Amino acid sequence: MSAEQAAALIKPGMTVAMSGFTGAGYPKAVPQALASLMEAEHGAGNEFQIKVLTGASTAPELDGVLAKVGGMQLRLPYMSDPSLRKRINDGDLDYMDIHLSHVAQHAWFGFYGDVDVAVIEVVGVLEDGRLIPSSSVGNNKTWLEMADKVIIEVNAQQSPGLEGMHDIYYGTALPPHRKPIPLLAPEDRIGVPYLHVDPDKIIAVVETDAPDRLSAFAAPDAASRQIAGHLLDFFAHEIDHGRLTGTLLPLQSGVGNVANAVLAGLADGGYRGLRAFTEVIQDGMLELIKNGTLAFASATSFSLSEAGIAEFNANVDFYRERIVLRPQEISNHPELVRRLGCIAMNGMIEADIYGNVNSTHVAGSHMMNGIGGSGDFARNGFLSVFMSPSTAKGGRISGIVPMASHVDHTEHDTMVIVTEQGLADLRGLAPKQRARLIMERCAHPDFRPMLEDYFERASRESYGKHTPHLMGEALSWHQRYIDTGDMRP
Ligand code: 0RQ
Repeated sequence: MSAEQAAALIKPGMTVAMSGFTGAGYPKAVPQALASLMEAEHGAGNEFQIKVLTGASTAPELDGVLAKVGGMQLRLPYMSDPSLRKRINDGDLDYMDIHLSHVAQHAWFGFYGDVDVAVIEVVGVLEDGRLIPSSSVGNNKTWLEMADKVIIEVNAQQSPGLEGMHDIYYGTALPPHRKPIPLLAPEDRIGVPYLHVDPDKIIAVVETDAPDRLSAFAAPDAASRQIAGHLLDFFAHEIDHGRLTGTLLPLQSGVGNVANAVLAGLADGGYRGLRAFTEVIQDGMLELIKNGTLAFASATSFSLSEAGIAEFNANVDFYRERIVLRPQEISNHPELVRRLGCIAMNGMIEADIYGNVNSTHVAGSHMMNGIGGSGDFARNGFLSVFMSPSTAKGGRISGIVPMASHVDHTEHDTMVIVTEQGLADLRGLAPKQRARLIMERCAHPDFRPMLEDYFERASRESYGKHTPHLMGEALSWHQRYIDTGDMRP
C-alpha cells in the first residue's frame, strides 16, 4: 500500500519501534507520511504524538520530520538530528539516553511497555516470508518479535548484494535462562542471514526507492591527524612492551571526523590483518578493508557518505566476505567486548583532570547526541581511549576541565585520554597522578596554568585530599562559558 495508507494505521499515543542506526536502514516513507498526518491533526487542534524507539540515530526523513511537527512525546536511544536535538534541548519531549547494548534487553524486560507497531526497512522479502535485512540491523530482530503489528518498507535502492552479509542471532533468552553466546572471534557466524517475522502481524508493505542519507566526512584536520599520531605511537609502545602484538586486538571506533582520521592513520602506520569488533562501519573502515589493513569487520550498521555507498555497492561481493552485520545487542555485548579484548576508541566532549569523561552534555545540561555504544565498549574493553581536540569553539572552551559537568564514563572506565597536545596513559595511576599527567599532556597551553592553579589550591584546601576539589569553584568554569557567550558557534 502507499506510505500514506500505512501511516494512517499508526494512532496517537502508540509506541512505534523503527529500524535505523547511524543514518542507515531507517524507514524512508512512512515516517514522512506520518509527519504530514500529524501536522494536519495539529492544525485541526488535535494532539498527535507517538513514542519512538529505534536502534540509534536515523536521518531527517525520520527524526527530523517527526521532531519538526512536534510528533514525538518520547524518543530513545541515541540521536544526532539537529531538529530533534533542538526539541530535546528546548524541553519539548522526553529523551532517554541508553547504552545501545541495553535497549533490546530492557525492552524484553518490559521497561518500555508494549510495542504497538514496528516500521522496518528491508532489502527484500523471500517467498517464505523471511526478510533480507538492510544497511543496518540495530534492534530490528527485537522490534519484529515484540511489536503487535509490523509495517515493512522494501527499499529498492539498497544493494541486493547485502543478502548474506547479516548474522541474526536467535539464541538470546531472558534471565535465568541465558546461555553463553558462542562467538569466539569477530568473523564468527552464530545465527542466520535473515530476519524472521510472523506474517500474521504484517499490516502493510510499502515500496520505497531512496538512499540512506549521510553527509560526507571532512578531510582530517591537523588536530585529528595529531591525535591519530599520538595514538599510533602509543600502540607501537604497547607492542614494544609486549602488551599488544602487531595485529593489535579487535578495534572499536566511534563515528566522526576524529575517528575517521585515526582509522586513516592505522593504514599509514603499516598495520595489516587487523580486525574490528565495533558497531559502525564508516568510510574510513571501508578504505582499511580495501587496502588490507583490516582483514574483517563485525558491526551492526554502516554509516557511509554518498561516495562510501557508491564504493560499497560497486564492490559488494568483496565486502560481503569481510563484513558481518549483527543485532546491536550482539555487536555491543559487554561480555563479548570483554572476552574479545576490544580496543575502544571514542570521542568526548570533555574530560576532567581525574579522568571522568563527558560524552553527551555540553555545560552539563545541553544534549549533544547521546552515549551511543561508547559505554558498552569503554567499560569492558581491553583498552578504553577517549579523544578530542583540547579546545572547542575556536579555542574559547577547554576540553580538559577541573570537574566534568556530566559524567558518562567514570575515572574507573577511562584508561587513555588523547588530544592534539598529547596522550595521557592513566593505567595504574592514582587520582593526583592522573591529574598531573592529564594537565601536562592533554590540556591546551592557554588553559594549563588555570588548571594547575586550581589543582594546587585544591590540593591544599580540599576537604579530602584523595581527589582534591574545591566544590564551589569546580563547575564555575562551565558557568563562565555560558555567561560570557563562549558557547556560540
Ligand atoms: O559542535 O559543530 O556545533 O561546534 O561538539 O564536536 O569536535 O566535531 O567532535 O564529531 O567527534 O563529536 C562527543 C559529540 C564528539 C561524539 C562527540 C562541540 C563541538 C561540535 C562535535 P559544533 P567535534 P565529534 C559510536 C560511539 C558519544 C557517542 C559515542 C559523540 C560538536 O563523539 O556523540 O561515542 N560521542 N558513540 O563544538 C562545548 C565542549 C565541546 C563542545 C565539543 N567541551 N564544549 N561544545 N563540542 N566539545 C557511535 C554510536 O554509538 C552510534
